[in-house]
Amino acid sequence: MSSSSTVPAELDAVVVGAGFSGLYMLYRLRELGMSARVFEAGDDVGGTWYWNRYPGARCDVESMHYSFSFDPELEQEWEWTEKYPSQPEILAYIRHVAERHDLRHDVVLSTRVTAAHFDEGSRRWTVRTDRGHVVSARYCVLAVGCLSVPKAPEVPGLENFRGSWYHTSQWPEDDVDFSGQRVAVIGTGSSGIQAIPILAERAAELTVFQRTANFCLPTFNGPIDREMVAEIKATYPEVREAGRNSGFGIAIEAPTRSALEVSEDERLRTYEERWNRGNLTGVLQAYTDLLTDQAANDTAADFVRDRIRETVTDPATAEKLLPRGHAFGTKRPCLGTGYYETFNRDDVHLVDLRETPLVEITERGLRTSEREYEFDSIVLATGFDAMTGAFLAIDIRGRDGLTLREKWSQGPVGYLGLGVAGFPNLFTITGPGSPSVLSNMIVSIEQHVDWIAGLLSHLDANGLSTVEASEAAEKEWGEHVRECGEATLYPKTDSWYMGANVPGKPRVFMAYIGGVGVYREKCREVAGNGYEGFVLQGSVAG
Ligand code: NA7
Repeated sequence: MSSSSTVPAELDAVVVGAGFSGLYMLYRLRELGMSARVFEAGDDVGGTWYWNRYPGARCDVESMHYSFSFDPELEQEWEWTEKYPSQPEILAYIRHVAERHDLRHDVVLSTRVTAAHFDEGSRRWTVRTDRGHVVSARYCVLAVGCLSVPKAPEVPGLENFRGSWYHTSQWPEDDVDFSGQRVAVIGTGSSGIQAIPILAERAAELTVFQRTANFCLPTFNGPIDREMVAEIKATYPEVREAGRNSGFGIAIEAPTRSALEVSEDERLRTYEERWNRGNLTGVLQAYTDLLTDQAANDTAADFVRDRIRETVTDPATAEKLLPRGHAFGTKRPCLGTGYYETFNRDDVHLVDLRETPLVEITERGLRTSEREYEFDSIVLATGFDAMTGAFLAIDIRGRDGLTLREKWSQGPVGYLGLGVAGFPNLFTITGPGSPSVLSNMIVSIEQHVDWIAGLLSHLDANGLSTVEASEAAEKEWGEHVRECGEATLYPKTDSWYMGANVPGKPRVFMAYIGGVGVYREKCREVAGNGYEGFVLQGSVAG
């Protein structure tokens, strides 16, 4: 992979990460005439879609909506082949974008940023990498992704296992041959649910270790509907604009009624119709209160549980696969292709870790409280240190040597999920406190990058040198994010949205659930009021 080998000692901006957000940030910085480099730990561009190349990896947002909107010709030219894009197709798209806009030239691959320290005297960031770069930059943009630090299972013994093991998010570039093997999968989140049906086909025998049964909806994936593509392409600007102003980032008709105010018959018909759309939002957006009222949520959860019972032929297995103990949608729901059907195969087994917890990984396989299982390979689909992990993996120090780790010791704080008080000229793309993981990520990424570019251009035009979130604005925004979260069922559930999947992590609902459109409007207002809530060097706004 070609990438720039020389990195100037002084730059206008350093961007960390060459996924969708880092690449688009670079594009905008260049437009502003700024010198910039993107440091990327991976051996190629792509971010999430570079790393997560496990069998079956696929985006849960439909292809026509999971792409950049900033290049109108590209969106007309690019042809997606399936309703939902596979990882190889998305990676090909990202590579194409990088080449089309000559972005690789300023991307430094295979290089991990280890530290970023703010120097109050020069008002610049000193950025260090694991390959010895030391760069002084006016701006530091963290485009590190929300799900990029893998989480291992918290059971001892992985180093003793004599077979092979793989984490879904660090899959070997040359795919793995599981033929003839006894394979274990630990984890039934989105990655496990996508990988399991394919691993079942490839392995001689597959055993799934499930701790929490998840709600999985069908994708009804297949070749993309060409008529739909033509319709969308004919009105792409309008489709995109409607997405930007919607709740999730894709326009859907907003629900108007409570699930509890309609008859059971009507509800079931509605759920059925929406289930058949094969998407994440259909059923969950059927009524206004599915994510705020437990009784309303139960109606949708029961509907999904009935579909699982219908699909899985062995009643005991079906019972184990029924999600219980958390409201539908409050752990990230999954989209799958043939997931529940896979458990009808004779060569697929399910171990319920709630009944028999995992105790250790042994030389030969896995030991639960009941017995030892032998395997040739173990697949860890155990998820990520989500939303904060990748920021905190870097030694980031702002004013007075304050570390981001100290600042976030009780949970992440920041203004609009974009900037953090005490850390001037540092930006967090899709950071905690923004809609990020509760939205179509590309819509959120474009909005953040455009907004940051607008701010940098404002600073330049006004001869200003630094911008920093004020403590007061950060506090007020944090309260608002918390209140919005608490009005829902999300905080009641142990999920990675809450940091609950990582032992010791502060329990905080980390995303802004007010909706992409509302959030966008707030950011626009802030900018319109002279970047209200940010302190701009040389003038104080807000
Ligand atoms: P997730 O959604 O965090 O799923 C991880 C899974 O691994 C989940 O089922 C966990 O069970 C399970 N897990 C984690 N640690 C253990 C241990 N120690 N023992 C047993 N099981 C464990 O990660 P994914 O990679 O699937 O998906 C991440 C996001 O990517 C997804 O939400 C989409 O946004 C795309 P738990 O539920 O914690 O009981």
